[in-house]
Amino acid sequence: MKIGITCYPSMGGSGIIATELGIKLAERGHDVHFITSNIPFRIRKPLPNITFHQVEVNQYAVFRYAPYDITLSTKIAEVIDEYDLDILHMHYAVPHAVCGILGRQMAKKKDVKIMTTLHGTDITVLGYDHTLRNGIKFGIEQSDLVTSVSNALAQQTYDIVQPDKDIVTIYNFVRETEFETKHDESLKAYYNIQPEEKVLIHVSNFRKVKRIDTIIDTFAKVRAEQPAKLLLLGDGPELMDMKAKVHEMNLQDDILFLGKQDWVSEFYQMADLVLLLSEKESFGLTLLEAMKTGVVPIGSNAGGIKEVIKHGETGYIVDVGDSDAASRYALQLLNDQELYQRLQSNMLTDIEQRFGSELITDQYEHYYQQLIEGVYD
Ligand code: GMT
Repeated sequence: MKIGITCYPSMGGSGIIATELGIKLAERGHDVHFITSNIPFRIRKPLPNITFHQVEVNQYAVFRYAPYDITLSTKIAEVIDEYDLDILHMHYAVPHAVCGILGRQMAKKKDVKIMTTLHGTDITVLGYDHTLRNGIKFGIEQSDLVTSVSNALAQQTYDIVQPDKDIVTIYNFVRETEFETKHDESLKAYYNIQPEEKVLIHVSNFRKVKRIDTIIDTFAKVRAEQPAKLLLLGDGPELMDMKAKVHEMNLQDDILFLGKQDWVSEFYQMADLVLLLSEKESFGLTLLEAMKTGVVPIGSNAGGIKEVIKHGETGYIVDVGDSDAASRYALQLLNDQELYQRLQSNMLTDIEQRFGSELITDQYEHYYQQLIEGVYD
């Protein structure tokens, strides 16, 4: 198949999934065309069957805002015609799905099929914005097939945007070769972490929805009982406030702000627990990456996190904002090796069975094939 993919190429779960899927599809022999503003960061070197088409937006004095959407749509149309694409896979309803639809209208070849994958923020944040909601609805309804990364997000889409469209859930995955199941204590020395200290980790873009305040409160309660360090990876709007909070709580020696990191695998390898206590989260790809490495998760009951972690079997779920429960579960896991190993073993089996890269790629391939065969016409 000849597949065009548009996503945000920078760090962020949606860009990672779009890129990793493109790599898997290319490995299976499909021709994959990324139509993006930059080379997606997970593509480290040229790969067979992958072509990158850069969307370059020019600025003119007449424009108050550079017209990314029109430029992207024009580029999509060019790529559809030049490479005779069968499928356009757009990640995010706005602007990408809408640009895909516009691009198809501009192209000579009109029978290219459009799949749109919803990732979360495009619905749970932008869906509430009346200046965008109808655009999101349009992007969903005019796509030939729409997928969501969790059942929770599909339901939220029906509730918030009310599209007249079926939405299929296809879960996220990790490409196994990127996340080796391995715990490496020796890495702790680089960060001055003592051997007896347990390591908790959180990775995000430090938006308010990530509730890093609850992560810090949870850690403070763990730290009161147990030598431990918290690694905070990422950057974003909450960073300075969270640094101030850590200083106020006098935890600056035990909470390490490690900034934005493109490659997180080795950080997970020194961690014992991963925390994701967001108030909105369609899936929580960081959980899956950490779990594949062997790190047991504690998540909030927001959105799709409950579909990723099976409470009491593969990790624990707590209410949003409940740092007491999160710290209680964390201490249980850190102090009971048998419990930790049981959950870890369940977790590794479960993620292989439900979120394996071959399985999920098969699902996308299946729906591409159905689209091409006209099943959704
Ligand atoms: O979490 C973010 O803010 C980044 C965002 C994105 O657009 O990349 O992530 C969303 O998509 C990921 C991949 O499907 C999901 O794992 C994240 O849960 C989702 N984020 C939210 O729903 C807040």
